[in-house]
Amino acid sequence: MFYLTKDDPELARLVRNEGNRLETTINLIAAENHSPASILEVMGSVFNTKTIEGYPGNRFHAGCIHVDEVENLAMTRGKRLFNAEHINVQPHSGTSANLAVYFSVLKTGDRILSMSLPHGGHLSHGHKASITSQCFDFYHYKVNYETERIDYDQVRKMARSIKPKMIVAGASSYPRLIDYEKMSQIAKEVSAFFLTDMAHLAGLVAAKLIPSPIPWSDFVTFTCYKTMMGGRGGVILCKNIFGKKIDKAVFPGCQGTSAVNLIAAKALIFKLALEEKFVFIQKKTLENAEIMARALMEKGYHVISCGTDNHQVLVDLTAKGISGKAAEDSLMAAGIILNRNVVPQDEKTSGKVSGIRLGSGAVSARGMGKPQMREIIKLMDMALMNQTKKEVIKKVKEHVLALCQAFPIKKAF
Ligand code: DSN
Repeated sequence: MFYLTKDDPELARLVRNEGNRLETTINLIAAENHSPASILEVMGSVFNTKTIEGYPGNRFHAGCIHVDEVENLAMTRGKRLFNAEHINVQPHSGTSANLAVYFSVLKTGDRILSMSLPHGGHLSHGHKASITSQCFDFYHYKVNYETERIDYDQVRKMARSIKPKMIVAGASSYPRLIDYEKMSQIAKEVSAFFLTDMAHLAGLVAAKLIPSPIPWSDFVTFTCYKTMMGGRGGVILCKNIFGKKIDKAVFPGCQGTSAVNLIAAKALIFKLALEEKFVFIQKKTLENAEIMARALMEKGYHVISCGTDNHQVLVDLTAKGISGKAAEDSLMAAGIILNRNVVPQDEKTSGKVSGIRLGSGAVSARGMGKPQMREIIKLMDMALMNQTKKEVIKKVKEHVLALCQAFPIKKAF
């Protein structure tokens, strides 16, 4: 931070403050993680300077000798890690990756069947606030309100009546495994393309701890900063037959120059993901989510679908009489960081956000395990049940700090 402190002490202070915030709070945001320091290093490297358009060996600017190697490395490593036929490492984000997939094989106005947002889907799966809904004609399947799991019969029924050109599997807040084989079968039955968005699950898939959607999907998109523990940015995997269309849809279709520093970070995390340490953290991530879900249910919380198969735990707070926002705020005051989240029942009460989403990635990367997960849930419950009692919140915060100090953020693998 030598140069930043010299050029802009105010900004340097903010960077230090953010580092301090991360060290002294418990991060349960399911869409975040702690990255190795080498990821931060390469994202801040000289590759930040280079403008690229096109693909390795066919660029629109000179001087790409080294970035061509970087992109080739990211592609080779990514394909090997996920056993994929074709890869594009240029998308700026998961949403950019999804947009490129839609535009690669669909025409504006075509029908797409994806998961409803309150039931777990993502904005870029055709939510009305997303530009995706203006470009394509989206229909949404839901979870069964009793089991709170995907109802595949309902998906099949909808697919047969709507006849979509594409079916999307994958979610932002769905704690259960998805049956990709079944979803791909449904897509085949109606001659639809099949896209899986595994943004949240990529690290668990890379570690081979949960089933991979890759053998079943025409296209798979993901981001690198959630369970994957890398830098920012998105990736598309697809079957070879779609490779040219995907590359054209990313550049020049949906994006101009891509971020070489982020492509370099992708190359790095695809290497680190093969290491034992990465797999160990992913195992802990799964175990820790399960422990948190159980501890919450023991305390009488409504855990969506009665548990979890991945890194997420979704809690409906309606019965506790606490809104998602109130829970998020009082937990933040106590040093526990998570996000309020819509839950399936919120579909019926437009605008209400009745839940919270917990993720186990970042705490697992810090080395926390079973005793710490049980302690975190105990502290969460104390904070939630005593939202207006300042002395209780202060006491919880002290415990949170002690926990954080015992498990500092690890800088390296
Ligand atoms: N998809 C959003 C989330 O899950 O929070 C951000 O990546």
